[in-house]
Amino acid sequence: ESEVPSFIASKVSQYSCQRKTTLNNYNKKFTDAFEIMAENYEFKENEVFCLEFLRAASVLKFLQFPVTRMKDIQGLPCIGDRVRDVIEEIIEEGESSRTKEVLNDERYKSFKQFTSVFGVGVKTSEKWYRMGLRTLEEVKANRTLKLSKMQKAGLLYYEDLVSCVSKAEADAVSLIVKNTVCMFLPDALVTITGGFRRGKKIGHDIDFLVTSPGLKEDGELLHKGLLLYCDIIESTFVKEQIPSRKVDAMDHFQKCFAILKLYQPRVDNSSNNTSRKFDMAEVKDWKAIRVDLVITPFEQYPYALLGWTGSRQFGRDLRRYATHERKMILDNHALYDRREKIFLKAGSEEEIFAHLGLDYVEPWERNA
Ligand code: TTP
Ligand code: MN
Ligand code: MN
Ligand code: MN
Repeated sequence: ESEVPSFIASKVSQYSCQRKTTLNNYNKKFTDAFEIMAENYEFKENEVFCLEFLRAASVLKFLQFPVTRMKDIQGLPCIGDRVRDVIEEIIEEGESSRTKEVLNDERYKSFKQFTSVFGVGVKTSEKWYRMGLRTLEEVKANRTLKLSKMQKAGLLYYEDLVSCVSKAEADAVSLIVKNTVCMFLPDALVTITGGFRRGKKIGHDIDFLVTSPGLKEDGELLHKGLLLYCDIIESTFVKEQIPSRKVDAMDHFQKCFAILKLYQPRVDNSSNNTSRKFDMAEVKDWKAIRVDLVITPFEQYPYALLGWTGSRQFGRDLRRYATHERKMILDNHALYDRREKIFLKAGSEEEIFAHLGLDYVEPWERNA
């Protein structure tokens, strides 16, 4: 029998792109707490502390055993004092007082509600909070607020959008998107990316990447009707553009953050036939679903696929690894070698990992 390599904490890489992280999380108790801490720092625009907790969460998601003693985390990377304190309290008390404080914090609670609306980020939440607004009810009732088109759609379809997207819904939408895109672009390649490509069973949206061998820089694909709400962002990519080194830089693809109307067969729960006719008229037979559509030139497709598959933390670490370990710059369009001053072409994700000198990590192992 082959021997099982024993776990050596000090050998765990600080980069999640050098670890295999499946959805099987033995330390959810800890990582949930870290993610709440990180979110609170995000709301306070404290990126350093936010990333500290996200990196720690990602390390614990990788562990193949549940942490039960402080000894278990000894030697692991990315576990600073702030993180250690939270772990210690959870081990001893079963929960973290810091996390509880955050969950009860008025500002956190308001920001959590505000940012749950499509189109509302930290900046808008900050503005509303400063105006004295605390709940979504207050936001909806306020007549003086100037809401963007996106935010109006976010509020209009709020209930549907906060209820998560199932794998079955993702598959149904995938068929619709593929069929529709292929009417305009017969040789199109349409791929589900994001959480569903990593094997998640639920998501907050469905992410699609669209390309085709002959695709011109700007497909006019997105300008043809299909969507309930669509905010089209035109491509701003300039040929031979050096990748951006920002941690969470936006890419330059033509894309749209859309809301799709998914018709669903009605589930009839009533056994009473007399009330049925009435009910059928009332019941909504569709669900609003958040869809991200990204159009990419064919030669950038592997880079776009890698970037849009995520996880967000996996992507951050890939870029950080490229910069600090390889003197290269990676983004969703390209990989640039700063020493050689050349762009490294890739025909697949495997080739990008190889350019970076990394072992290939399968999409379902990128749940960092
Ligand atoms: P998300 O859809 O935000 O996240 P997710 O699919 O992992 O999880 P969820 O179920 O909550 O939807 O983003 C998917 C990936 O796309 C993520 O790793 C980051 C990347 N991304 C970009 O590269 N550029 C962008 O502009 C955006 C919005 C996301
Ligand atoms: Mn997604
Ligand atoms: Mn998300
Ligand atoms: Mn998305």
